[in-house]
Amino acid sequence: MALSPEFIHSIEQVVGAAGVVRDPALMASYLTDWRNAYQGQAALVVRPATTEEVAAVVRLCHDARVAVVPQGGNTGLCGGSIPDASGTELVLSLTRMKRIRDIDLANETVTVEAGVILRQLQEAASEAGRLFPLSLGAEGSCTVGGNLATNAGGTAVLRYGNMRELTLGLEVVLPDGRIWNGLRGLRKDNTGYDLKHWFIGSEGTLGIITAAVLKLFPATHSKATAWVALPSPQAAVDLIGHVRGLCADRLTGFEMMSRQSVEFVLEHVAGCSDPLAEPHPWYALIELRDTVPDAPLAQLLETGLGHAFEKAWVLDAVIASNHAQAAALWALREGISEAQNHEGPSLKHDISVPVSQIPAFIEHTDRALQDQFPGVRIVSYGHMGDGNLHYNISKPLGHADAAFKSQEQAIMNVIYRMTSSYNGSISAEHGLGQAKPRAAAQFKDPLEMELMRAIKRTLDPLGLMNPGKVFAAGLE
Ligand code: FAD
Ligand code: 2HG
Ligand code: ZN
Repeated sequence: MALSPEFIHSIEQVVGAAGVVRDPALMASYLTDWRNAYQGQAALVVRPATTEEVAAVVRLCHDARVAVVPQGGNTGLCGGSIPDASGTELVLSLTRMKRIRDIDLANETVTVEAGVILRQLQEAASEAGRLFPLSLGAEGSCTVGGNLATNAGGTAVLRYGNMRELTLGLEVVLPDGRIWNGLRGLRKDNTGYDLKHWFIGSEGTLGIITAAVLKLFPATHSKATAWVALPSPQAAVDLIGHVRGLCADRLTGFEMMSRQSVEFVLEHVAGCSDPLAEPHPWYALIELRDTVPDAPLAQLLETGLGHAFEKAWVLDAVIASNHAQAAALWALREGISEAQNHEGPSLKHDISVPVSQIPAFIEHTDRALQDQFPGVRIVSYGHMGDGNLHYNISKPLGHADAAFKSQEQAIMNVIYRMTSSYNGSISAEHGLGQAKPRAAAQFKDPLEMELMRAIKRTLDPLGLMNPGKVFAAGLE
């Protein structure tokens, strides 16, 4: 059903002409995601500039029974920010809400609006002599609101935690347009249920996050980065245990990549080259950081790697000797997602299992897939220190896209069954979006799903907040 001219006029009254996008050419970028994996239609794209404007728009939608799809930088990997195909939903983009409202150095907090780009927040923290540690490949485009709504993780979770752990308070516009001001910068508050956690990771299905109080940390002034060749994932488990024991909290990142993942980057990402003379089956990218300037981190890494060579956990290694070399090593890791896009459709599985179970998971799942789908290219890599693998699949060489895509469900079932058998999660950090609600219904504990539905019905009884996301349509 098209929106009435009166409704559109009321929205324009709230946000002004600059806050409404109706031209199909200008709407296009709001209707598909970064990978172009999901496409939708919308009746309108609305871009409020303040919390009060968001609240007024949401109230109008509530009263007119118009569904709302919140959107930030549109970098999510599960289609959560993309409307359905009906053309009746309203996309609510937070990208004009980009103020850093306050930095409280004594409280070590920053109060920031939802549309602030993650990199701008990192830079603002740095200018204030602090660190905001969330770090991920899409940080130049993703927004704080999207980070909160997906409980984003990334490459520094090992030391600092994911977005949930970085958040002290939220401001949220509820589905009926009321504003909940929970912008408390408290590290202790045991006055009953901690409501902010309902909204973090809720992917826009419970309300619109408009601002947050986030934790700041001491800036780091020393860094050491190593690219390490490994014989197996078990060697990575052994190595991480050893390095953590040696370096404690200085261990900020421990990423693992298969040779296949690195080969895609070498082939498709300009300027990347193999730092080692020979190819190896697995790699780890290890980063240590310290707040102390000139801390002897490279020596610490050398000590750790020396022991690892003796134990045969490590086949070869290089330690970056300057920032440019460290950046080149990170480019090999961060380029995997983009590189895989060049190899045709990729089936993404963002799974987690206990760190100790990763080697067995990889061995058993690789074998099951190659038995049932010979030739598929397994691109497994990820945040090893968090037990989080991006266990992604590219089509066999020479196969047609359509034939491969027709196997998507069957491939996914193998991977998710295996994940469940290792007590893992079918979505470690990307959320469910529109890609995984059915899988969640299949693989998540039914009691947990029932409790989640109860929360959804309590906060959004009309089902207007991002329908079809997290819960499959009709199963809210
Ligand atoms: P969007 O994509 O716009 O939205 C994501 C979800 O949040 C949608 O459901 C949307 O409805 C909802 N939403 C957005 N804003 C709000 C709001 N203000 N209120 C309520 N709901 C809202 N993720 C990781 O966790 N770790 C990684 O390492 C990582 N690396 C990535 C690398 C690349 C190259 C890319 C493209 C993506 C990566 N992501 C990663 C995925 C993605 O989750 C993050 O990029 C980011 O958290 C999404 O933010 P966004 O602003 O783009 O959100
Ligand atoms: C990463 O860690 C991101 O690089 C993206 O989470 C993963 O593209 C992917 O599957
Ligand atoms: Zn990731």
